[in-house]
Amino acid sequence: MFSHSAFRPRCAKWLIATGLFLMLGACVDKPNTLERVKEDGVLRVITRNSPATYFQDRNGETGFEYELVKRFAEDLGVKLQIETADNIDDLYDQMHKPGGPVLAAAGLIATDTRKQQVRFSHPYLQVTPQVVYRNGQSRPSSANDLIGKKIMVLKGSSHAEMLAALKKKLPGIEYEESDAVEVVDLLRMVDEGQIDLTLVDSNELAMNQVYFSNIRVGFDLGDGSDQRWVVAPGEDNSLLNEINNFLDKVEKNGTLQHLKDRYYGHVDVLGYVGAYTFAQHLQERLPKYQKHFQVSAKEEKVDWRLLAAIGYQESLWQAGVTSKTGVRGLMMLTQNTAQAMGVSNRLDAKQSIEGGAKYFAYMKDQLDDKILEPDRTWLALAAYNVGSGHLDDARKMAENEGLNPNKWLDVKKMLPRLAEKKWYRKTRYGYARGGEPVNFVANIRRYYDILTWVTQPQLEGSQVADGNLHVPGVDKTKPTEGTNPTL
Ligand code: BLG
Repeated sequence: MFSHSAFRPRCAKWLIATGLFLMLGACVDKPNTLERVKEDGVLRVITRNSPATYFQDRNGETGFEYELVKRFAEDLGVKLQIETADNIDDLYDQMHKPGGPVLAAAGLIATDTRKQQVRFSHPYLQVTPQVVYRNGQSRPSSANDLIGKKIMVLKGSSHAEMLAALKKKLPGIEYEESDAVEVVDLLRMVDEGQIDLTLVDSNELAMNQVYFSNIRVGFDLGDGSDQRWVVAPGEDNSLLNEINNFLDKVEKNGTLQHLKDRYYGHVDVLGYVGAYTFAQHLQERLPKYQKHFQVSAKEEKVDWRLLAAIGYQESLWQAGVTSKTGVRGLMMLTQNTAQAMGVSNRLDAKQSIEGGAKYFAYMKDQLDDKILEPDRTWLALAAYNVGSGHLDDARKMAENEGLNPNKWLDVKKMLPRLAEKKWYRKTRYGYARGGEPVNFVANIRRYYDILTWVTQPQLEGSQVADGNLHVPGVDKTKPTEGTNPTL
């Protein structure tokens, strides 16, 4: 039998030991969110399937949010697993489920309601909510003009919240929230007159403006807002801190700016007027030549949409044009090039496209084997425009500067020098308007991106699989995997 006094110290020791063990156990058993993600080797991210966030293009998965979050996963040394939500409410629901994705990267805005439910990261993109209307209708210029209009916005969006707040002051405002559409659908509905107005963020409008020739911005509703990532409720701050460090880092080292230029810089390339014009030409001019592009592309083993993009840059898809330097036709062939490619009539669209395709394929073929895709395509385009001799001069210059002559990003820095005497006098082929191929390639890349988006099979299933043009929409009922042709 144990005496009372003998029991107490031993019991105390046992309790302390057990307590320590449990505390230790707690530390070992419950890693923080960041540790858990690293242990699992997977970062589960939820997003929306839209051109501004995540979609499939000719090279596979892409989108501003996707690219940014992919870099974050790489930094963590883990694989990225993307999941898509049907709509914004669904996205937040998924985040609340235990065992759901830990992070949402979907162009989200920290509204008052959402801030009470989840934690937001530092901002990475400034956007402005814009009221969009149809050209020809009276232009809305203030909140009062929303009264009596048929308005639709995304369900659960920051825009729906803005309208709800506005309706308290202006009860005459009526609007519908839909969870069956994406931003592109809302813009198309305005473009086609099915609704009067919608509210979208400036970045989404910038991406889509080019597809809808009738949409216009009425006014900015409120001040700019910031897009942020969201960490699932119930998670500790370890992942959020890591995200914030990452976002600060990419802001400082220029990666973020590079992505913004890549995804949203095209409005600068095209300009708003250029965007409407392109949308119109897409419908009115391209159909006349699409078959020729497709046949020649097959022949030369290149993507027809790239050839079409060259054609647009050269002539805005017009067969009868002549430049002030005497270069002619839809693909703007010089007399020499036309002769070398067997083109007898440069103003004949079919011949011009065949000759241009052949010349482009030839330019690509004769590049150094060390030049890999996609740089090979961009350098071949530059050669198409400025000639392969001048391109070689710029590549040599890049090498002399310690840059990589096989990378377009480096060569394009050198090309404008070909117009400056202090540089071109030391080159083999001398003076060239080296700025021209830089713009040429930037524009073609943009047109190519647009054409890829409007012809992707995922948009409308089999009808588009044969390469017909469609104004974009997002079909959420279809899988997005594996549907894209590669470059
Ligand atoms: C290109 C030729 C190249 C030629 C370069 O000029 O034309 N490409 C084609 O004909 C497809 O072959 O290279 S070279 O043979 O090695 O000399 C340089 O002469 C055409 C360019 C010229 C440009 N567009 C295709 O991109 C053009 O028309 N520039 C004039 C613009 S403007 O009217 O003065 O504004």
